[in-house]
Amino acid sequence: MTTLKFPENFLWGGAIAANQAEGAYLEDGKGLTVVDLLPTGEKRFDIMRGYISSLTPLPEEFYPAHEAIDFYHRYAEDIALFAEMGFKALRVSISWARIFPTGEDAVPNEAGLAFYDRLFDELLNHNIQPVVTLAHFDVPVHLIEKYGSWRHRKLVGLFEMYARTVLERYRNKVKYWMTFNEINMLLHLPFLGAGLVFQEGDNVKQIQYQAAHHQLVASALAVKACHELIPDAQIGCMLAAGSFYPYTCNPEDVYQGMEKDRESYFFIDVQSRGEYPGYARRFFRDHQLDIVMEPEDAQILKNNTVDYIGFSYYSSRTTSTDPEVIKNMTSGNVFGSVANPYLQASEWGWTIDPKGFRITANQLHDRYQKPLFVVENGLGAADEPAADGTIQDDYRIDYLQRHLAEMREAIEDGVDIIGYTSWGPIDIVSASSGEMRKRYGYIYTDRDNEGNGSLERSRKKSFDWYKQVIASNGADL
Ligand code: BGP
Repeated sequence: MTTLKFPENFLWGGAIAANQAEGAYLEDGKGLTVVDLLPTGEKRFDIMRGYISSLTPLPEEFYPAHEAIDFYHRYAEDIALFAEMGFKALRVSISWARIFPTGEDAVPNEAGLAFYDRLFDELLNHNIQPVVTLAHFDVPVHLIEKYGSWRHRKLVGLFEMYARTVLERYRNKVKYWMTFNEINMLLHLPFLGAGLVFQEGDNVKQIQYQAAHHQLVASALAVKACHELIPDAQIGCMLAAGSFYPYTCNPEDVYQGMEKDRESYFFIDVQSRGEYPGYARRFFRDHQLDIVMEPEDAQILKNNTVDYIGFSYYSSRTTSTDPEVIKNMTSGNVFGSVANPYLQASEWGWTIDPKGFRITANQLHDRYQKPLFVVENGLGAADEPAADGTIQDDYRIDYLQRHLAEMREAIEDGVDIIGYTSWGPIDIVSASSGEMRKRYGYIYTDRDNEGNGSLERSRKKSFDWYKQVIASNGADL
């Protein structure tokens, strides 16, 4: 049995997002974004789904994004820890409202541009490649108030202006870009993903798919700008991936599994192939959706497809047409998955399926025949310090070990995977729950769900484990 290995220049690292790490939510001119309006607790979910009453933070609420883990001021210390682990890449996002506080300012905010200059310089000083997401759940609130966010065509031009500004500014520092984080999340958490707010009586599907069209055109224009401004860079899309399994071999279940996969693949089909697939056009007809497209849109989409497929993988999904089974729907899953009786789940109800990682990677490879980039994977767990104060996160090592082993099998299957940036290499705010308690990191951050703590960083057991994985280029899993 040959020792399976990873490609020589495999991009090992980690991934964070501005809104879940930076804090400093109004510092140096930054404007309010979607996540600055997301409290923790029960109401968070309804707001993320597009039902929000106030577009200004309420004094009586705690908003975890306001300070997050203060990465804005502590990035040098954190990057030194990532460099100690041997990171080759760090995925970060640029907060749109640091660059254009309202989203439509006549000139960009120099203090915001300067922050990301400092951040990228610090990374490059440690030989860590920045991998940059243009939009990671942080639409400027002003664009929601004035235009209703992505439901309005205006956002296409404003996003292109933002993309061109940062691509031009960082063209000598950033060679890996991606456009919209988990673009398919627009269908499940439309306020989080696209700043969409719904009123009683709205045709939600019409608004969502019109907004999706605007994001797809904006994404293609960002691809165009990247290819013009940074010829030696690569720019990708980003999918919340995880194949659907049919609960039984009943063709109804199998067909529904295909439909559910296509619900997500639709976005990537457009971004990677450059046109709307037939099944999407039929979906629009069947649901009487009238998606307004400008005459130039078809060419924009066709001529500006992505260089690679970025995706997150946390778990596979399972679907059933049997009402008896459906009532088992897992609470923590936004994709409408039912529990898989063959698999365990995390404390937050996310199915744990390493084999599903190999299945999903192979299916994406077969479908798109483009390089893949795993830009999120990891286990959210409530780490508790042991008596000696250390975090013995063997459960996280186990999760990651089993997933990396399956990813290595996928590479051996012929799947071209260029890198792996595990989600939350340092504990940051959970997007879905707003909790700090849902920890992913190799590095512990001393902060709790209510914002208490010193913000001090400390190494968990998995820190040295991942350091060795990288040092051995995946040989020592
Ligand atoms: C993905 C997001 C990330 C991150 C991750 C973990 O959906 O792209 O921003 O949040 O999920 O999820 P959570 O933080 O909800 O545990």
